[in-house]
Amino acid sequence: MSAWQNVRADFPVLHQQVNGKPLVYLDNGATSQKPRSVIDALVHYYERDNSNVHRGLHTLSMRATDAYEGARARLAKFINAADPAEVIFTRGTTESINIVARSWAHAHLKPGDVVLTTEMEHHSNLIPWQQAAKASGATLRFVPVLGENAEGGLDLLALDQLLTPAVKLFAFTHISNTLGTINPAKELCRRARAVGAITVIDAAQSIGHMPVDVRDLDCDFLAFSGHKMCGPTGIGVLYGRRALLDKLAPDETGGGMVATVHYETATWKPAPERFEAGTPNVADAIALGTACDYLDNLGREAIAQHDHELATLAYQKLSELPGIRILGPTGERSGLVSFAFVDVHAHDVVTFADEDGLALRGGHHCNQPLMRKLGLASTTRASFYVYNTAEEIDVLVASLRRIQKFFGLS
Ligand code: C6P
Repeated sequence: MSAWQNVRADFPVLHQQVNGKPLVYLDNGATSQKPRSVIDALVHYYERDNSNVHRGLHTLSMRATDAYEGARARLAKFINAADPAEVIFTRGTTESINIVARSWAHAHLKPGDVVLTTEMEHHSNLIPWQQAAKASGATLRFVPVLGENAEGGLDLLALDQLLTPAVKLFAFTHISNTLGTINPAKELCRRARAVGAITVIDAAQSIGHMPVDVRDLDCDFLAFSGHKMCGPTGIGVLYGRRALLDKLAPDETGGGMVATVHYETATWKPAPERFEAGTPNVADAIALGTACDYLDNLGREAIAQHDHELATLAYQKLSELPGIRILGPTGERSGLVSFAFVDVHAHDVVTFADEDGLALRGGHHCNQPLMRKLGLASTTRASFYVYNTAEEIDVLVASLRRIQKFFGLS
């Protein structure tokens, strides 16, 4: 048994049958499963420490505050932030990006400015910029993707032309949730900085799958969700460079984030409190810290290697199926494979695969403009994580062959 198979024992949910077959969970791009240690952290908190933070002087409140702020420090270490105050707890990637779009963009964008993003963005890293551009009169531009299956990644030559001094902000995904492309984030940040643009990285798909070091990337903002990295739902992070955060006005106001309040006016605490109005999601933040421990214990380089090996194997085996179109890079890719069969809708593929115990995702993956550009309505996606095995790819391939036979494609 390989070390990776031992990992399966840590995830209670995996040990069940679905439709009479062992569960094969390949929908990790949507959300990952949770190890026992993360589940226990939630139970422990609610059984022993549950209290409001930053407000009380009693023992439980102090314990909860210490654990919550300890989680912030743990997250800062996880992404190598210079200061825990650069870690703002949010509901997830979507909220994190919206905070930047509303706070930073509101204060800085004006007509004639350009917000640059790419053709491969998830709706959560597209629509907030559409809204910011609309509100400010700025223009939205896109770095194109190359190849009829977007196998060529971002067009870095076009980027040279697009990155003019008019670009005030460049927002891009670290890993595409539909293509599996790993973008050269450090280089993109360096090039953006050269024209004075600030950078926003959508790390939703990378954070739990590879080392992410904000100081090495030299980004200004980075957004991610806990639930895709073995943590709970409803918690995520917005990392922001301290110098930028302290100059930003909050987009949400209320208790906990204020320094002084009068009937007519109020002043704000510094970051991170200024961006965390109201009672925060204490339990889930603490359990997210535990998820960091779990992933670091496995090693993020090792996780990236494991993901890559499974995705490469899946890519090879799926390529042998007749009538299949596989999206994304042919070489280096993250741990997911997105594909389409001629004449079979992805929803049918997912429904048939479910009969074989497989959890896949079918649809546009919140990437409608990219799908349209590639001439597709939807794809089926298999996305891998630490507990997946080569044997599960065999189950996937066997199921897809059954589906192809049913639809008369083989
Ligand atoms: N992608 C997927 O199945 P939230 O929902 O806020 O946790 O994450 C949004 C998000 C932002 N960026 C990228 C690159 C993402 O992949 C996601 C979530 C899921 O692909 C759900 S659509």
